[in-house]
Amino acid sequence: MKKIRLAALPLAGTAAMLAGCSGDQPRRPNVIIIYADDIGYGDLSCNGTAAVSTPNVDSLAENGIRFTNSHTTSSVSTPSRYGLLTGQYPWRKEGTGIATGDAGMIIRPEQYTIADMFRDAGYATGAVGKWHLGLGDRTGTQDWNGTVTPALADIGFDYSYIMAATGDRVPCVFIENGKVDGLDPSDPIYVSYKEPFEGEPLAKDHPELLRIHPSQGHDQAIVNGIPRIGYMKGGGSALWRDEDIADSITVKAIEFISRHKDEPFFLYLGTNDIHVPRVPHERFAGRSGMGPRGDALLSFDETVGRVMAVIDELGLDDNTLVILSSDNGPVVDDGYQDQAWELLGDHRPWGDFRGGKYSAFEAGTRVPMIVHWGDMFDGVVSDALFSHIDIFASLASLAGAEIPEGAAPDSRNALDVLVGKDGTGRDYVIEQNVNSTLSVLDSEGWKYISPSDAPAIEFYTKMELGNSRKEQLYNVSSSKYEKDNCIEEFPSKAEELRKILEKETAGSKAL
Ligand code: NG6
Ligand code: CA
Repeated sequence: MKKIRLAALPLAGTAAMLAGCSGDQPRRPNVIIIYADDIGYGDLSCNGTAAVSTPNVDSLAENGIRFTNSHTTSSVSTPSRYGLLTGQYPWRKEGTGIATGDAGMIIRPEQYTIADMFRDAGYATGAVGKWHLGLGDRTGTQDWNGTVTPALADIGFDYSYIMAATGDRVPCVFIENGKVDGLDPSDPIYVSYKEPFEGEPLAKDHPELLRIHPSQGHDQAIVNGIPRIGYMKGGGSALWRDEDIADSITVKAIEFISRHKDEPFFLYLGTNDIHVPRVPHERFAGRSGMGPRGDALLSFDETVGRVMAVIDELGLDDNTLVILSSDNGPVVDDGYQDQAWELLGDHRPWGDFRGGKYSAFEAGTRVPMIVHWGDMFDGVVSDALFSHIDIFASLASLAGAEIPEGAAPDSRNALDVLVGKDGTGRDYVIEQNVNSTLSVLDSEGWKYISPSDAPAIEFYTKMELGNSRKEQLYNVSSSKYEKDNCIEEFPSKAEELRKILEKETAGSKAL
């Protein structure tokens, strides 16, 4: 693979392409965000520490820009996705923690989203796959047998085909444009996160009905022999088959792309891979040698390959910007006994970084990211410091859209970083862990983690959360692995970063 560090990137093609966006060309580029679930920096073979091969992702990187220093706003899904889609840091808004499957819509219709931006700019907009940002007006009040409203159409998405939350949370159905897909009215569906439904066996009482067993939690409803979080009943014909989730998402994504091939489109494609429960299609079973977690990575890779093949077949490659990334870092055991630790071998999902999903340490939010746009980039590696909070304003710039006053308040235009013209990026990024411990990482690799009383380790995931009652300072340029707290040695650096956090969080409601 030809690899060029960013300084050597030829810019002429980029400049010409971008000039085209502002008028010379009739069409603005399509945009697809492929947002993986829980895929860590080191899970993809292009990043060097994977014992599994992800050839389709690697090929995207070989003809794209591979980022080494790109961050989500948060180390869990709901807040991370909230930041991406609204351009507002999730820690500014209450109620952005990990959502239940019956949570009310966290992004309210009056809030301006990245989808609103694209819609206003004349794009067709779609969301396919994992949602996890709530639906309907209030928690627990959705009409799953009618139309769930408000829903994604009210926040900018013309089309949606989504899982309400995650694979391990009820309801285990797809929702298309606000309606449960495939529902038979004679077998209505009921969902609760408060009380079990009479007559429905629970996982905690009926281990003999399970084909996968929990390692933690996940002991409520049983759907397809898999224990879940939350209770549900009915909706038999609409229930997903876990093995088919990736195919359903891929097919609906491809259909959306095909339907809109003649107009600019924006597709937010959230994969279920590789979140738990990891039940990839039978064709992947045993193929990675790493058990279901590794097999799910192969399934993810195939989704990427299928989407890119369709882009190519439809002749859209030169006019489609693809951003591939993940919502948070990796976790090995996330609550099911799926042999993920036992079969991990040499594979290092977190790359050379410390921590993972849930963590304040780097692997929590430093995620893989690849940008691909036809043949514009050629195996470029960018070390630019980038935050997903800036995707909103950057893509607005790409689409030639104005962001209304007050919308996407934390998002800055970093299009030059995304298209490889700027190899430096932000002065700093802010990272949030599962306990809302905030960190700041600057462009020289200095990282300050604010003090927290929350636990240092979560016992069942074995995940280091990065919390400490003491303030922590590391330099992740000199050692990627945050090992020796050097705050005593560099008090003025700590002071500088602490001040940044104080300034950013001043007046913030949620903290
Ligand atoms: C945790 C779940 C975990 C996963 C996570 C959310 C248990 C024991 N653990 O509470 O399995 O669902 O929430 O993951 O229930 S995320 O990627 O959607 O943020
Ligand atoms: Ca996730």
